[in-house]
Amino acid sequence: MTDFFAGIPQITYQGPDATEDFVFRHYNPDEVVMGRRMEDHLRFAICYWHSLAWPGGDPFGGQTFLRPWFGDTMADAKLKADVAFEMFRILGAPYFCFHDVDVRPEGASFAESTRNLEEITDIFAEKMQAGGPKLLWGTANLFSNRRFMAGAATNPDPDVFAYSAATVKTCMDATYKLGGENYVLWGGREGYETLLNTDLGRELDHMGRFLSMVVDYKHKIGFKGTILIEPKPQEPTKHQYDYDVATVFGFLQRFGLEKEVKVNIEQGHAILAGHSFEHELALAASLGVLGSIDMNRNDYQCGWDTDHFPNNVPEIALAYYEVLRAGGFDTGGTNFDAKLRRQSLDAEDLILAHAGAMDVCARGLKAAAAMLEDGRLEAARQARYAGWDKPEAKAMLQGDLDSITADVLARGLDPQPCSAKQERLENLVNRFV
Ligand code: XUL
Ligand code: CO
Repeated sequence: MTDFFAGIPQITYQGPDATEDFVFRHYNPDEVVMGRRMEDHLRFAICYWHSLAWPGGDPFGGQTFLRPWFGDTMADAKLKADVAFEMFRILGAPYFCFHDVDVRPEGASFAESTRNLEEITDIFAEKMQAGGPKLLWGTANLFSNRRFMAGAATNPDPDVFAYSAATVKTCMDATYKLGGENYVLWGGREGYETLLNTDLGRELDHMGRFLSMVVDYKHKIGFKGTILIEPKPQEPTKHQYDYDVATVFGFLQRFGLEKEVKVNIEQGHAILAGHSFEHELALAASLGVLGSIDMNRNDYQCGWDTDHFPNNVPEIALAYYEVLRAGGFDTGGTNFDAKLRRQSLDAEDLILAHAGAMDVCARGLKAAAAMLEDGRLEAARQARYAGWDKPEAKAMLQGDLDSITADVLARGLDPQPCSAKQERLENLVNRFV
């Protein structure tokens, strides 16, 4: 036990009328929503990087958080692990996620970094067996160290490709050992700063080959989890190759990996790409690649990837509506890829940020389930496409331009538009959120 969270109670469900701060008002893990426990729907994960490893910097200033484990020794990493699992317990979080660099100090060599990761993996395994949370996903940080300045798999230097591939192998090994349910690849610096020095075609070829090796290795070691790519359009590079869901799907198809790899969709990244979160979710679901979500929000004025904790129930309801329509999560879940504001210095800020975000997600989930159970939205959608249920409409799709033209002439077609009823549907949604 550390004393970092001293005085902070275990967060439990107390209902919407509770007056204390350290409670859940809406997240009731055992409450059944559409036939499934709320905990099993939402599958919350706490991320190690923002909650335990991030020092609170922004482009204008450095560290604001003074955590007792901020150092680069194994003793620091072990203290951090103790605090992390205390935090998971206080919040009743069923999952966590990490990058290699979040959990272990960098060694003097690749071999030493790997040994450090293995030692921490063993500590995690013990803590998980002793009632700690499960691992939603593991991943490799292939973007912070200066060696990855020009990318990992897409680096012009083949030695960096090699270092990156070997690093991913060690992170997949750790994820496999800990029973991780997914493995994530976010293309940190897989992109470019300027086309003037970039061989775009070659970089994309290398990225495809890299991903194929990751998939092969998954099968080689018998990892049953899902490989996920996390799209993002810009930041840190001017152009990220994994721009959005549509771009990633095209990339997967090109390398024959669309049945092997799914996507981890982040709210803030969707907005940066000029989409809504629900657009990215609906598209992924319709392409059969919806895997998991990173839940957060960006500041709409600041316009960059600020990774705030989510707090907008109507937005989240529409997101979970798409998740529920797609049948809910399989191996995926809701990872809070969200960080405190840099002035939120206290241990209790970490707990309250997550407790509030879990409540907001629970409200969104319940609203989404109520909309689906009500059925009017789906009925309206179906009615709009009802013409396509007719046998002659289906037959048309088997025809060609000649046969269709003959039919238009024979039936003297003159299609008349009808209302899409957008405001009526928006009013309906507002009754639930
Ligand atoms: C960066 C981001 C990452 C990934 C994991 O914007 O979202 O934290 O989720 O590498
Ligand atoms: Co993310």
